[in-house]
Amino acid sequence: MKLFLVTAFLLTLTNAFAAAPMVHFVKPHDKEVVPPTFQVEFAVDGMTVAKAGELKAGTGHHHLIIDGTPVAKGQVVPKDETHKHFGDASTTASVSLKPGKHTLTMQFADGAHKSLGEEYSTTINVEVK
Ligand SMILES: [Cu+2]
Repeated sequence: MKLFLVTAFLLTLTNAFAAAPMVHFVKPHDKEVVPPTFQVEFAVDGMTVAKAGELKAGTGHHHLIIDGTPVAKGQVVPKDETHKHFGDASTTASVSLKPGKHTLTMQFADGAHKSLGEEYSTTINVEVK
């Protein structure tokens, strides 16, 4: 009986972790050497990618921040040359960067472009050659 309870508890824990939302780059990989124009692919677990404009719980869209930092939770992601929005719900993009080392930060935000915080972001390093 005790063993059964422990097993049930551990299964519950495992499910809780599996359900936790996560974002990551499908490509490129961290520390990858890429050409001046390359493809980026985003992924999010536990959330649905939707077009900007509709505020629906559990949905949002990707943002790519070049050589920057994640956007604090609740703040609107800026829109400029280094903060690209994918409000059309796309999960891939063609990115062109100058040669050298860069960081790529992916930030997930809601339909009003409000950041879901650092836990919904990830940063990788790439070198453009
Ligand atoms: Cu946005």
